[in-house]
Formats: sequence, C-alpha cells, structure tokens
Amino acid sequence: MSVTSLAEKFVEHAASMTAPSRVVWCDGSKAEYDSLIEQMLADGTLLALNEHTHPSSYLHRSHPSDVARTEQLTFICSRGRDDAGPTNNWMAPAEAKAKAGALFRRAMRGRTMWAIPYLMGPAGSSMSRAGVMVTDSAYVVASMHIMTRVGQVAFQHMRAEDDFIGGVHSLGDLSPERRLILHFPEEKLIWSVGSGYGGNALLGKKCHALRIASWQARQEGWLAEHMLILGLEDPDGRVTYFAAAMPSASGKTNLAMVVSQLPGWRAWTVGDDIAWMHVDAQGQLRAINPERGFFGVAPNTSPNTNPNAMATVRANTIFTNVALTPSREPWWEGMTKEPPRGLLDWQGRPWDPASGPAAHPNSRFTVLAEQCPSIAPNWEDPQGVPISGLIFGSRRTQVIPLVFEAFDWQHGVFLGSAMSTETTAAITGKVGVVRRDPMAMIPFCGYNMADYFQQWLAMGPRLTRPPKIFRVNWFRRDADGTFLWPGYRDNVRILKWMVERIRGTGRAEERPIGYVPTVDALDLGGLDIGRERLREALRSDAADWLPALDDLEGFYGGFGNRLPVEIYGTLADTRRRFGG
Ligand code: OXD
Ligand code: MN
Repeated sequence: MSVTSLAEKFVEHAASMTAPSRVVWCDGSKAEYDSLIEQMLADGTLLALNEHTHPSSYLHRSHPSDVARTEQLTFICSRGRDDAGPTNNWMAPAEAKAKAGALFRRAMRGRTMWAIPYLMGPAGSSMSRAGVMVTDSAYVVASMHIMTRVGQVAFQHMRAEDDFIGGVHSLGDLSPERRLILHFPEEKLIWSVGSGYGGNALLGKKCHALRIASWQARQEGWLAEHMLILGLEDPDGRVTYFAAAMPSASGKTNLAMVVSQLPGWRAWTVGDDIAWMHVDAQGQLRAINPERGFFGVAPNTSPNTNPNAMATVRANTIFTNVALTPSREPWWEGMTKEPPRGLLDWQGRPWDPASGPAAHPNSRFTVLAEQCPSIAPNWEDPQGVPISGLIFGSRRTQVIPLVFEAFDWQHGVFLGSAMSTETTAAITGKVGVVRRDPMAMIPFCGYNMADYFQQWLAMGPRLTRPPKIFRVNWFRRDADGTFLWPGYRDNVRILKWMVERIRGTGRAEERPIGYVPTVDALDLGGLDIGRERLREALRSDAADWLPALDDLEGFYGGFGNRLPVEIYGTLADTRRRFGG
C-alpha cells in the first residue's frame, strides 16, 4: 500500500504522543480481518459463537460502563464557541488538546497502534470522503473493516495530500472519568479516548460521517444527515427513494429493511443510519450511504419485526453485549417470546431476570450491508440514488400524528427543526425523557443548529423538484398506553401513501399542521384497525399543539437572532392556523 507522506506524518505524530510498542498499517484485506479475529479469540476479547448456526460470528462483551454514546463527554472544539451553538458541548481547542493530551500521553505503551486508512462512501463516488484513524483496539479495527472501506481505496479518493479526516483513538483505561470525544472541525481532526463503544470509537461513523461531515457539508453546500435511505418499488417496477431521519434506536434499521405487507410492493435497503446528500447538475437531490455495514440495535429484532436483519446476521457478524444461550447462540429480548433456559447475560453471568434484561438494551450487531437480503442492487452506485421524499420521524407517545406532509420545503424544514423525541438506551442517561431533537441530529450536528436550519432552507431553491417532506410518528399511544398503529411492516402502507402524494394522487386534507391523509387514503387491506383508532392516530388538536408550539418557541429562543427568520415565521403561521 502506498501511504501519503501527510498521512504518515499524522500517524507518526499520534505515535509520538501515545507511545505504542509498534505501528501497523491496515490494508483492509480478509487475511488482516481473520488475523485480528484470531488474536481477539486468543485474548478473550471475542467469543466464538455456534459455528453451525452462526458461522464466523463472535460475541464481544464490553466494559459494563462503556455500552452507549456518552453525549456529556462529547465536544465540538471549534475556534468560536458560537460556531458550535447552544445545543453542543463546546471546549476551546487548546484546552481540549491539553485535557485529552494528558489522557493520550503514553496511553498505548505496550500496545499495538493500528493505522486505518478508510473511505466513507462507495468507491468511485465524488461524494465519498477519506479518513485515517489510529487505534489501540483490535475490536475497533475489525469493526472499521465492516463499517467502512479500509485500505488503498482511501488514498485513491484523496483529492489532495491533506484530503482526509485524521482520527486518534485510544481505549485509555476505559474509565468514564477519563473519557473525551473531541471534534476539531477546522483541523479535520477527531480525538477520542476512554471508550471502545461504536458511536464513540468507530470514528468513521458519528464523529466523521456526521459531526465533521456536517461542518464540511455546510461549507460546500450539501447535507450530512442521520438518515436511512430506502427505495420502495411499486408493482410496475418503479422505485421511489426516501431518506428518513429518526433518533437513535427508534426504528431506522427496521424501516430501512422493511418487508412489505402489500402485494407487489417491495422495499430496497440503501443505508440504515447516515445519508450524504448532494444536489446534482440537474437540480436533483441524490444520496449515498457513506457506510459499508450496519451497527444495529439487537433488542426487539425478530423474525416478525425485522426478518431481513435476522437473515443478515446469520453469519460473519460481531455481536456486542447480547446474551448467550447454552448452545452458544446470541439472544436478546424480543427475539423469541420466551427466553431460552440457561442464558448467560451480557456480562457473562448466569442470567437472573431480577437483575434486568439478559441482553444490554443497547446491544448491537455489526455486519456487512451486502449480506442483507433487501440490499438494493444499486446501493453502491457512485452517483447515489435520487431522493423524492424526506421523512422526519420521532418517538412520541402523544401529540404527533402518525403521518402528515409539509406544505412545502420551508414548512418541511420547520417540521424537522421542531422535532422532539423520547430518549432511548443508545445514549447513557435516562430512557423515555422527551427532549428536543431537530432532524434527529441533536447529538450529531457539528455546528450551530441555527446555521444548520439555514443550510436546509438554502437547499430548497437549488432543487428543481424538491422532495416532499413528511413527518411520522409510529409511537403514538391511546389512553391505555397501547400503540395506536402496529408499525413495522405495516409502515409500508404509510410509504405507499407518500409515493402516491409524490405522484400527485394520494388523498389528503389540509390541516393547520400540513396535509394529513384522509382515513380512506391509506391502503389498509388485510389490517385490522378501526377507523376510530386511525382517526385518533391522525388527530392534531389546538389544545395539544398550541402549548407545544410555545415550548418550541422557548427552544428556538436559545439560538437568539441567529435562528433564520423563516423558522420563526413558519412557527407564527402554524399558530395562526390553529387560531392561537
Ligand atoms: C447509532 C446511534 O449507533 O445513533 O446509530 O447511536
Ligand atoms: Mn444512528
């Protein structure tokens, strides 16, 4: 492999700080992956799963205090504090380097440092971007092999010697007290120390492909989004592509791999977590999936909820923090109705149901996208796929209807900016607390979100046919706490209505919040749902919405006069339509 001299310098500098016993450049080969697995089996980092039922698959048990993203320890270290904005933690670059520098100093002594050149995005795409990260974790290297394209291909895509994001990662001592995840967007640099968890340690994913990429996208006029990408094929073989933003652990992977209930309709997976979207020369929005694999949430994945994911993880998969059956098969809550007997929990102890779930609620599978039965034949098209619909979804027990459509681009951007959601186990902290999460990007936007809304607004006029923007909420409940909508594969019914709206045929009525499907507009064939329940799922009352809009105004206030006037204007219009 021919390594560029700036990449070499970057790695030498990281090595002089962390003092590893040796430096190994990764080439991304299968032999390299196999030897990493060998090494981790030998030192206990991995356990081999049942070779008959789960060939070439492994279980990794992480440190019990290192199981999710730690947002309170994640910082944007831009030169100006205002450039990070009120929704990010900010630290001055010099202070950040001093603090983390102390943690990195000689942190790799006695360890191997792997230098990983990686590409985010398909080979041959002008939208793809390279990175070079170093790490002292073999688990991180093997995971990067699955989640990114490792090796020479990264150098081939650098448009200049310095055209890469540099990443320095060390497990440190895994202590949350000595953990920091730092982003220096002006220096195209990421420093992460003290965690081996995916979102903190696989630097290509959240750190590069979202936080740093969103900063670059702003400067270059594109969008780096926390979105799945899927194509919905109709019975005539026409495919309509959607990108959908949803908060962590809120059904993105399930929707990305959805199996249609509707005869003749079929969904194709392009990506399950991140979309990079550019406007092409014809004014069409196009999206690529920068990742090569899935780092999916295991609990509640089952043959019922996501048969494609179950088929995907049959082989060549690294599971993290799932439970283990006596026959060395992975298990998690929701996989089967009854837990098998004799389980070991995610920490390797005989499972005692009184002590909590057997699998960690944020346990994961890491697997190549190409293993997914629904992977789109064109998922690695260097041109990306043309996006006709954008979806903003969140997890809300109340207020937000099952589905509605924005009046236009600006209104759609407003709806995305207005999202809030109930927290999940993907982040450390309390689960089920409602928090603001515009465009599902609150943990991932690498710059001031007021500028981010402006970036979105500015995309609209550049698009010849702007995608229609939809808001969804699969999680609304009735007074008894029962979900109003069955979700999962029945969500294809909602996607079908969106396709019809895009084609100008779907029925809808105008309400203060946007266009809401009429009760007869959704294809409900074979689904047992009463009209009353559907009406309840689609309800939007002033009594719920006016206080919600007041709360939203309070959130917007935090951005001061940096918030685009269009956003305030759309808020005021919504209030007016509700008679408020
Ligand atoms: C993820 C997340 O891992 O959003 O995708 O936390
Ligand atoms: Mn995610």
